[in-house]
Amino acid sequence: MKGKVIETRGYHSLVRTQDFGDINCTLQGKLRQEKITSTNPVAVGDCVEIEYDNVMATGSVVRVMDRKNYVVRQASKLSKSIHIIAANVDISYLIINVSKPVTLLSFIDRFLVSNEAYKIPTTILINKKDILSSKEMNDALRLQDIYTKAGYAVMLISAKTTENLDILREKLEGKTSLFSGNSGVGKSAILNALDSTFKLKEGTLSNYYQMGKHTTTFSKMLFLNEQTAIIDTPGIKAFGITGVEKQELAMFFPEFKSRLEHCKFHNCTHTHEPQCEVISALERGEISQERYSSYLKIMED
Ligand SMILES: Nc1nc2c(ncn2[C@@H]2O[C@H](COP(=O)(O)OP(=O)(O)OP(=O)(O)O)[C@@H](O)[C@H]2O)c(=O)[nH]1
Ligand SMILES: [Mg+2]
Ligand SMILES: [Zn+2]
Repeated sequence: MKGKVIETRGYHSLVRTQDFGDINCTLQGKLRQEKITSTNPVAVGDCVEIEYDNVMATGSVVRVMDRKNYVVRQASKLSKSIHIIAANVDISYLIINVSKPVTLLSFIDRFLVSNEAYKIPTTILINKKDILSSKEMNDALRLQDIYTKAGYAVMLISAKTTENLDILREKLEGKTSLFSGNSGVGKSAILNALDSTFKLKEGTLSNYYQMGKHTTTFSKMLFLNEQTAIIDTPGIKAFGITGVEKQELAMFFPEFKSRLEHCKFHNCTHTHEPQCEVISALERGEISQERYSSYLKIMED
């Protein structure tokens, strides 16, 4: 029987099937050992084949179908292994805050580079528009300018007042979307605002002054309707980039990528070379200083 993984916790997953509804599944032993490079062989969004136990009404995942794409995170700072956050997503939404807890630019840019490397289109949602001071509003508009110029869609929204959620809902329609971001930025709150029946747990206000407190602890796929799915994920602390070579980094900055062919040297690193189109665009103000600094910083790391 085939199904789609809509929740995972350790070696347990919840699989949605056409005929038998949602089935609690374990992983067949063989599957656990196969893909040793990732800490989890099965991720939310995976299409899987299961063996169904009629008596117990449980299943065992025996096969994971080829993935269209997947989103990864380094399992930990020290380990080389990766954790698959979700598979088969159409669009990734990075939820950020300019009020507490503020999302760092370095975090945003690493996240975007990683998504570019895995060919996943990304839209940025600046949440909590309702509580922005005029200074924070300026920060939000500045971010909107930086990332629009870099080629990303940026929306200012509020889960609390539902401002602009109707526009977001239209963009979500018919797709599988992934919600990511630091803890406390409002990922679950936006989902609750889109559909009040979700009743996802939200962090309390008093506890997230410096950082969120990781209210969501496992990924879960929710459905706005049969064709429209959104994956809520636990907050990310820091973001390490894996599998990107120094020479290819510029390819993962869309506003650099479109200019690379005009650099004089084909192996230009866009740092010191003469007739570098990236640096010229930076000087003309077409590439933002913030993005260029991130490029240098990521390359250094
Ligand atoms: N004022 C205001 N508060 C919001 C908004 N969105 C979320 N919050 C509040 O911010 C806090 C954190 O929201 P969550 O939805 O739990 O954040 P999260 O991103 O899911 O966090 P984790 O699950 O820990 O990763 C909660 O107290 C929400 O009520 C918003 O648009 N405006
Ligand atoms: Mg949450
Ligand atoms: Zn160059």
